[in-house]
Amino acid sequence: MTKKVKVIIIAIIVLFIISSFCILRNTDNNKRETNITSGLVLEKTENGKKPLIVLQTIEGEKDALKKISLIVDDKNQWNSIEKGKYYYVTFYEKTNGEKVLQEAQLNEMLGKMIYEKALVKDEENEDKAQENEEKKKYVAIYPSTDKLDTSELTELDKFNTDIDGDGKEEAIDLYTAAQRDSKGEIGWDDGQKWFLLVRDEDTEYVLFDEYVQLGTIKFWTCTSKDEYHILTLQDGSSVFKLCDYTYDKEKGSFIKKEIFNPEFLNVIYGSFIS
Ligand SMILES: [Ca+2]
Repeated sequence: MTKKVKVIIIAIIVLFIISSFCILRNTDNNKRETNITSGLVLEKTENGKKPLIVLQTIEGEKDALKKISLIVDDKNQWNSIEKGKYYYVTFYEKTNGEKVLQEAQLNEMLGKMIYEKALVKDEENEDKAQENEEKKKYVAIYPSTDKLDTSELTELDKFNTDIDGDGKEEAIDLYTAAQRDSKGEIGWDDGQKWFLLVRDEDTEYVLFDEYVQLGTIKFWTCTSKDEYHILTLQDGSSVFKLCDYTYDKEKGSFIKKEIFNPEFLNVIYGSFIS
C-alpha cells in the first residue's frame, strides 16, 4: 500500500466518523420535543450571556398567566422580535432546563383574544372574591346554650315586642359592664363591654357581646314587609358600624348583616342637637 492510498483510507475513515456524528446529532435534535405556545413578549434582554426574551403565556385549564424565558440563538430572529407584541412560538428544552426558541410568528389577533379571555377570568375571580367578602358579612346567631348572667351588668334600655310572631313578647335588652353610682350616674371608663340580648322565658340570643372602646351602642327595632329587624349603631372616634339583625322564623335564628363598617375610620365631626 502506497503512502497516498493510506492517506485516502484515513481521510475516508475520518469523513465517515464526522458524518456519522452529524447524523447522530441530527437524530438527537429530531428527538427533541418541540413545544408550541403563544404569548406576549414582555422583555427582550441581552444583559446575560445569552440574548433572551421573556414571554407571558396562558397555560392550563384555569388560564393561569405564566412567564417563560426563551434563549434566542438566531441573530436575525433576535432582531425581528419586538417587545410588546404577541407571537406564536415553538421552542425546545435542553437537559439543563434552558428553553431555546425555534420559530416565532407574529400573531396579534390570537394573542389579544387569549388575553381578553384571561382578563375576563380575572374579573370573574374578583367577583367571586367580592361575593365571599359579602358572605363574610352575614353571621347566623342561634339561641345560646347557657344564659348570660346579667346580675352584675347595668341595664341601659329594654323593649318588649313579639319578634317571632308566636303571640308572646320577647325582650330586647341593652346592657353595659359600667356601673351606676349611688346617684344613678354611670361611671364610664374609656372602654367597657356591651351586650344586646333578645330573650323570652326559654330562649336567649346574644346579638352583641363586645368590648367597646370610646363609643356607645344604640338599637332600633322595626318591621319592613314581613321581616322583623333589630338595628344597632356603634359609634366612636374610629368606629361607625351599622348592623341589621333579621329574624329567620324557619331556622329560629337571627341573621346579622354588617351594613356599614369602614376600615381605618377617623370621624372628623358628628352633628348634635342643642
Ligand atoms: Ca314571640
